[in-house]
Amino acid sequence: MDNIRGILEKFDIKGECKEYKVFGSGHINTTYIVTYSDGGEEVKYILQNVNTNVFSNIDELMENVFAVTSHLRKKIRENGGDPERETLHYIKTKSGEKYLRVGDKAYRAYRFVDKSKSYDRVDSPELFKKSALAFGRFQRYLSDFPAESLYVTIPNFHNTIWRYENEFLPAVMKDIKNRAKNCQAEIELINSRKNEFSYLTDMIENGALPLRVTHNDTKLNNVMFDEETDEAICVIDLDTVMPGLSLYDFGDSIRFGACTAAEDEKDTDKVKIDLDYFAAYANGFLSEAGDSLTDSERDNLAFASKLITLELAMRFLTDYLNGDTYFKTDYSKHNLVRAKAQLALALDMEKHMNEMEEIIRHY
Ligand code: ADP
Ligand code: GN1
Ligand code: MG
Repeated sequence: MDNIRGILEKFDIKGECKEYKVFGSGHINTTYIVTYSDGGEEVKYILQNVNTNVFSNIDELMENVFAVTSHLRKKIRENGGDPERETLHYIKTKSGEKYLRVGDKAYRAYRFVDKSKSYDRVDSPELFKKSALAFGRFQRYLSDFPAESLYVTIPNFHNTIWRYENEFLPAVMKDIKNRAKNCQAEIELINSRKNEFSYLTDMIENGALPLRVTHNDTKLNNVMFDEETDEAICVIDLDTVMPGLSLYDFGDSIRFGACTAAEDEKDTDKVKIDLDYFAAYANGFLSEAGDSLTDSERDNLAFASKLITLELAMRFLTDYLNGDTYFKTDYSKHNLVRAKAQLALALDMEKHMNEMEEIIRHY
């Protein structure tokens, strides 16, 4: 492991480092919570080892993140919010760089959002709705951000058909770890839905859906809640903010937060869509971002929830077949378990698609 204290010393942080520990449950970066003492006062920071296997150009990624947060700060101020708590504050290195290179690794530091916490699961639709307000507002605040100025940090990130043809099928074909035999049913299920994979990307190409500046990774633990009031205050994990579809942002929140079980639940019988949570999120998201959406966007919110669930099932299964090189895993079949859970959820959404569409129409 790198010398974390030595790395922290390179950043322009006031005071003295008291302690640091690994933090959070993200699948991509390695995150540390760091406590400093500054004139007797305790101040918390986040230090992150950014995954250079997933993000190939960290300079471009950090350019994006600085540009997006400065735009958000302006919007938050204009709307009477508190820019100190409602967006991320990155801290440059003492030599003025946006991040620190250590060999082939990259580290960045930012302020811990004061008096906040994140949830992997919430126990009420009302709380889930609060995350929808935060993501909906995020979408609205970025609606006039110059999309062409953003670097594409991961090409084809939510291009479902591209993922299928260029990643999933080759992984099945090569089967380098000889694991395809363990997941024939899952492979077949994904193949059986392939005609749906280009539905939304075709609509972008023929102009039926607008390309927007979107977050692209809207799971519940990417928004910080106020420790006391439980209001959702700050959208985090901005590495994949890119031109994309508002539909995938909506759908990914549903996939993760409106499910009756964890993303990696082993008992797939427990994995269902919770329509109360779905309704709560739809209500919140549409109340914040609804006016800026087109009819064709609103019409496809329910379908997109299923599509992104299938897409992630495919990404987890691809990683399983490739030998677990992309997502962090806790045990050897973790990606397979995740893929099975996502497929179970997608099938349950298929069953309830009419009800989901009805709920969207209602709001
Ligand atoms: P990953 O890309 O690995 O998901 P994230 O940026 O989402 O990394 O960070 C992982 C976790 O660390 C988050 O889910 C959250 O709990 C915590 N975290 C990240 N940034 C902050 C912050 N500024 N303030 C408080 N907690 C944070
Ligand atoms: C990853 O970084 P994190 O854990 O917030 C992934 C998302 C997946 C998600 C599934 C850059 O998100 O695309 O939907 O895991 N992020 C990246 O939990 O690939
Ligand atoms: Mg995250």
